[in-house]
Amino acid sequence: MNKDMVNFSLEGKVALVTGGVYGIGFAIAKALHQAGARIVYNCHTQKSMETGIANYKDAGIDAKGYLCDVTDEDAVKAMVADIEATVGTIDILVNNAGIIKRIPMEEMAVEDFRQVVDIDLVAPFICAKAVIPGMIRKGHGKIINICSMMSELGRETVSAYAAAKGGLKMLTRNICSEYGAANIQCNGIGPGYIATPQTAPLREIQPDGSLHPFDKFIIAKTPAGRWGTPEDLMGPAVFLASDASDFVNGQILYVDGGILAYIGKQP
Ligand code: NAP
Ligand code: GCO
Repeated sequence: MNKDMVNFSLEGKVALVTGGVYGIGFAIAKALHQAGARIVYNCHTQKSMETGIANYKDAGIDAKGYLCDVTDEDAVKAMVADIEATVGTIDILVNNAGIIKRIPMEEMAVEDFRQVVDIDLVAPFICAKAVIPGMIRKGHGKIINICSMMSELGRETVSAYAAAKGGLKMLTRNICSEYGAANIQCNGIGPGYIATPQTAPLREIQPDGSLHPFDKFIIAKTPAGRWGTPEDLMGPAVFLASDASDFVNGQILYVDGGILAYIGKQP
């Protein structure tokens, strides 16, 4: 491919999307498939695996799924080894799997804090560590960490999540620093408020039929005047997974409808 031709194609590439069975991860997996990548995904409950199998079948995508808890290093290493043996070396890793616990800090048990950090920060380290050797052997690799607005901002009740996502921003920059010379680009996507199961509690219709106060707050705070959808993340993910972003490294691409730039509509 001429270097003066922009290349968004992922033909011949193998992409692992953690937690890629619904929500943001599934949308990103669809996008990478549309660009030509072979999709592999994981989740950690049988129920979600069944959801994932149905979703990929409905989308006409021949993807391979693994039941694997991303916090379990031995399980992740075994999953990556099986992928490399049966599908191919992983060219693209999307560290998407994540949870949130919304609990006021003074009420949050340390175990809850640790679980969020384990899944949202330690697990991306585990998964990146597992795929980097193969990427080095191949001479290239793309790691995309799904960060958050909470990589930049805090809010009440999300201390563990903000700490983890802030750490994930710096892990992104450190993988860039440590492996850029191996032609591995590690960037983050920072979604704004996206309508998925994770944010469903913030959008529940009130008993009187009105919007949830937080729903109204986000709409007022977002220049786009709406919540994002998982589909809004598809193009940015293809860009960061493709050769078109080979000189982009250590960056967090915020896909937030402008919320981080905006003071918010006057009430
Ligand atoms: P979601 O709908 O709750 O999906 C989370 C996914 O992560 C599920 O597939 C879940 O699998 C998987 N997962 C959770 N713990 C896991 C573990 N220990 N091992 C393997 N898989 C695990 O979340 P989402 O809204 O799509 O968010 C996806 C990512 O985007 C998360 O990192 C989230 O923090 C981030 N994000 C979301 C928003 C938003 O507004 N929605 C905004 C910014 C960033 P199971 O079903 O098996 O548990
Ligand atoms: C919350 C939300 C946010 C979003 C996202 C914003 O409770 O504030 O869940 O954390 O999930 O991370 O970028």
